[in-house]
Amino acid sequence: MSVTQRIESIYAQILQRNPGETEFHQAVREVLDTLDPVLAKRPELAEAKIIERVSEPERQLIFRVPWSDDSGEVHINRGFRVEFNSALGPYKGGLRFHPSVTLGIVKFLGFEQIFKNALTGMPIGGGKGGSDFDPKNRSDAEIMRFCQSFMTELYRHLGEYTDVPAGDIGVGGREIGYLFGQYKRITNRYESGVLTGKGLGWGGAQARTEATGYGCVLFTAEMLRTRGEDLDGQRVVVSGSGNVAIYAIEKAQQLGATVVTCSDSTGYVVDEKGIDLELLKQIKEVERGRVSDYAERRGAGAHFVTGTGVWEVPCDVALPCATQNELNGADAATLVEHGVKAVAEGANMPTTPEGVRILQGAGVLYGPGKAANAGGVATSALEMQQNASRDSWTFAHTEERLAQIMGHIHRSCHETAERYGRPGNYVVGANIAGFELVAEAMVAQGLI
Ligand code: NDP
Ligand code: 2IT
Repeated sequence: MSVTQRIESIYAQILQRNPGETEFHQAVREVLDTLDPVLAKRPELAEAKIIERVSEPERQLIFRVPWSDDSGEVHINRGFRVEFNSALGPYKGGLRFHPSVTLGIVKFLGFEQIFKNALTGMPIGGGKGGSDFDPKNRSDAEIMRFCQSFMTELYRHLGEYTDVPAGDIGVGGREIGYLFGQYKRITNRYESGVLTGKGLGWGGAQARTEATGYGCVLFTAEMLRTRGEDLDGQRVVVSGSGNVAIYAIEKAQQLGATVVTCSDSTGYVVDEKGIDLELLKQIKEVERGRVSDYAERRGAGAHFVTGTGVWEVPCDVALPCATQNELNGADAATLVEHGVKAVAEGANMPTTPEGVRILQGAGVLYGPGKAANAGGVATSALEMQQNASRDSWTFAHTEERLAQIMGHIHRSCHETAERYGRPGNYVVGANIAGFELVAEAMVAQGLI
């Protein structure tokens, strides 16, 4: 059997064994599409069935999460944690609370996380979790009761040496606080390293909140540098208005770019003067409001557009920072038509396969999420490091470490793509560099 046939047969088996999990299929397909040359060069990895093993989670947990709302009505949600791969360290990855969460979504995110975490160079395995709970329009007390119920089941699977969750969509500092409190209460242990994204007064790391967005922009700057450019004076379009989007906007502005958009699931804002970040933070982080409120309060110059058309706004750099499959083939074609130079993914898998093909085909610098958004989990690993040594570093020191890590990730993607004869292809570089690290550790650790 040729290497290509072997990979096709592995993929066919994955489709058959994981029916209906379309996002998981998409994430696996993208990685498998780049691994031919690795298996051709290293038959021992094929022999050890590393691809088959790495695409089967080590453990998948699904559990009931009962809670009652403020009026006393009972609700039942579903909780998930997929402990995907522990070759490089304890399972590490965020929790997502969003009504669209299914096992397939958690598996796609967990699969991506394995290679992303490897790329950081930090000792962390891959995992992901969450719930189909919808936090929108819920009171603080309801969020707390949900988090307590979720952790009452999940705690038995966690530990600083076992599995270390963090935030993702719908899970930020408030939720991590309630989850940590319940873990501590049940276990009677102040085990700081069991969760990351904690508050700064109780074991959290400086710059973790900013890290994903900052890292994504630092990665963009590294990509532009390969063509003798930087972010100064560039016009940037950002989607989303959550944690990743806000701090991508902040870093892009610090580097001299003008960011003209942000969005949420109802629509997007165009603000030609450049996003007023203090106003956006006040509305999103403090008031938990919508981007339409931003347009209203910002006044003349900014306007709100209903729907998903943010990629129609002309730009030099596009940063999708909302959710999966938010940038499709037609969007990519529009961006190319408008002369986009770089697209870097703050979100996980925001560009569809067709979108990726179009961007790469047009010679656009394209940074896939598992490289471009790895600054968040890398800084989570720095938080674990501080917790383990009962230390706390300054913002400047932590941000410097983040910048070094993003530089390292960019270099290793870039060099790996060159080594495999695909210069400038960050998808090939990220997938192969991440896969090789995980595969080598798996081979060394035997058939487990
Ligand atoms: P937040 O919950 O803070 O923000 C999510 C943003 O995306 C909101 O603006 C939200 O709008 C929008 N959004 C979410 N779901 C949808 C949807 N189905 N359709 C349209 N818009 C949507 O999450 P984060 O900023 O933390 O996460 C954003 C992305 O970044 C995700 O893909 C996540 O996996 C990824 N990521 C996050 C990291 C982190 O450290 N937080 C690290 C690496 C990647 P609305 O409020 O209307 O739902
Ligand atoms: O997708 C991601 O990398 C995250 N949501 C962050 C994970 C983490 O453990 O910090």
